[in-house]
Formats: sequence, structure tokens, C-alpha cells
Amino acid sequence: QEDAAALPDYVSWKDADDLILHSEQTLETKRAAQGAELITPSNDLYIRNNLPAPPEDIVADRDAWEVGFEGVGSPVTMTVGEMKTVAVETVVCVLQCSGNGRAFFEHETSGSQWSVGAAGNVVWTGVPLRNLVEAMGGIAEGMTWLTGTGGEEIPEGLPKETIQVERSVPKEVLDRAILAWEMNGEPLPLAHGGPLRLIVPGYYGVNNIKYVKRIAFTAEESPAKIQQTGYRTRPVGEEGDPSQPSMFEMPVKSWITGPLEDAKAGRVQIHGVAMGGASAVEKIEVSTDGGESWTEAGFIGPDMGPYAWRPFVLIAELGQGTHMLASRATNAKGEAQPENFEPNERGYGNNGWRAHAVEVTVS
Ligand code: MSS
Repeated sequence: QEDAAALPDYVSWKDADDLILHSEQTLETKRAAQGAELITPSNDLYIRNNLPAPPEDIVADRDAWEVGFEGVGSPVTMTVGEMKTVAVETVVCVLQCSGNGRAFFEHETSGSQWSVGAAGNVVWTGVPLRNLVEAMGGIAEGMTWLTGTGGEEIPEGLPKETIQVERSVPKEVLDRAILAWEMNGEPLPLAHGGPLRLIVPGYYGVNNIKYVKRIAFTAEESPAKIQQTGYRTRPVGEEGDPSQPSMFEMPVKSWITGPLEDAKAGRVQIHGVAMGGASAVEKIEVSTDGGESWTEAGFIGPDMGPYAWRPFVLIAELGQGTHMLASRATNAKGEAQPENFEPNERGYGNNGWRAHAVEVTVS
């Protein structure tokens, strides 16, 4: 049993036993802790901050938090308190870092060496953005992007565009985006973006702007570095540029969360989690022989919508020896996980089933 790491102050309320501390700003959920849970408990959920979290006082009076809206019929500033009187909706969706699975690439990658734990399934409650935009006179003409700006203060004199966490996503996400003030039934913790966070179900973590202070419909993508050259997939060795694919919609993915190392011969419960990405997960198969044969596994618990993950289980008869356990999910569009995912410079987007397989010793 390893000693639990001492957690940084802003996340000291989390369960240190279930987390891997990569840095002050990056904490990963242990694979075993993900288990077959429907919802990731808040105190187990991973953390990824590109900048240090703002001071705790921004959540002292949550309803007073202001957001500026631009690129709509009538631009306004609105408080969280006011938003709460417009409409309320709950959505369950996977929050996953673009770099989740980076550790499984063979080439050397910069960035946190996440295995599977930069992901969780989370319940968000807030106001649908479409209701706000409707009340503000709709999206202004010629605007094609939804741009969200993080509430971190950029110190005077530093180049804003290279530091600011600001992301643009296609405005079509208006059909599902919400501004959330609650996570897993509690006021949204500062560490996860309280008082208010932009949630874009089906999209990679980076697009879910924490402590959001500005929502703008824009004609161009944000000039921020994190949009222009960051979070773009490109061949190993190449620099980022705006022509490359951005980390927007997530693909289908699954992984086994137990057993991970050893098991007793006989009937064994193999479990894990599966997500469809931007469309519902429809099928999950498990292999106990490194992908030579596959058996359909069953989902556990209720279906919580197209953007949520589903835990799965297969009871298999395992004999003594080494077994390579793998899982392969298929979504409603008929897309299945590839055996191997193409390496890319920053190690983004890995959903290859072979890299996510585990070798288990059965005795
Ligand atoms: N937001 C802000 N404001 N800031 C920062 O830094 N980051 C990103 C998102 N958002 C940020 C934001 C990322 S990058 C991610 S993943 C996410 O978030 C995470 O979350 P959490 O809550 O878990 O921490 Mo990658 O793709």
C-alpha cells in the first residue's frame, strides 16, 4: 500500500487514497477507484488546471458571480442568481482531459502522463445556454463560434493571449451546452470551476471552461494560444497550428477497471467503464485473450443519456496463467474503438483498445 500523497490546499477535501498527484495542478483518479461506479464522486474526480485556481473568495457569494454575454442580439452582464430564474436542467456527461491515455503512447510526450484517470462521469446542473441566448435576442449575425473565457486573473504585464484559458467551439453545441453551478448535487467546488462553469457535453475537458466570466458568440476562433496552437493533433515532431484538428468531440472509448493485476482462478467479475463520446455507447465487448476473441458484456445501472459513461460487467471463467483483459466499445453511430490509435505529438485522444488492456495473473 503506497502512502497517500499530501494534496494541495485547494483540493485538500479530496480523497488522497484514490488520487495520483502528478503536480499541484494535475491529479488523476486511480484506475481501481473508478470501479464500476455510475457517477464519479467529487472527491475522486481528477483535476487539470492550466493556470493556478483563482482564490477561494470567488465562491464566497456564488449568486453574485457575473458573466458578460457578447455576440448576441442584446449583449448583457448577468449574475448567477439571475440565471437561476431563467431555466434549470441537469445533464450527466463524461469530463475527460484531451491527454487522457497519453501514458500509453510509446513516443515521448510532454504533459501529464495520464493513464485512464483523467476522466469521470459527472452530474451537472445549471441553465441551458440556449434559454439564455433566446432571452438575449439570439446569436448575432455572422457568428459561428461559442467562445468561453476562464476567470483566472492574468497579472498585469503578462501576454494575455498566451496565458488566458479561452476556448471556442462550434456554435452548434448550443443544443446541449449548459452553464453549471452544481456538480453531483452540490454547489460547484472552486477546483472544478465554481461558481459557474461552461459544460459542453461530448466535448473534451479543455472546452469546459471553469469560473467562466465571458460567453461570446464570435466570428473567429479565440486568438488564445490554447485555441490556436494548443490542443491540436499533429504528427509526432510537428508544431501546433490552427489548420490542425482541435480537441473538440470525444470518440468512443472504454477501459477495464478491475481486476487489474491478479485474480483467483474460476469465475471472475471483470468490470470497467464505457463511453460513446459524442453519441451514446451502444455495445461493449470484453476479451480475456488479448483480443483474439470477444464476448459481449452487460451494462450496469440506468442509462444516463448519450454523453454519460456506462459501467459494464462480464462474469468470465478464467484458468490459471496470464490473461490479457481488453474492452472494446461501439457507439450509436457504429464507431468502435480502434485496436491502436495513431501516435500524435502531444499524446492526445488515445482510445486504442490494446493500449488500454491489462495483464492479469490468475492463480
Ligand atoms: N478552465 C479554466 N478556466 N482553466 C483551466 O485551466 N483546464 C481545462 C478545463 N477547463 C481549465 C479549464 C482542462 S485542459 C481540463 S481537462 C478540464 O478543465 C479539467 O477539469 P477538472 O474539473 O477535472 O479539473 Mo484537458 O483537455
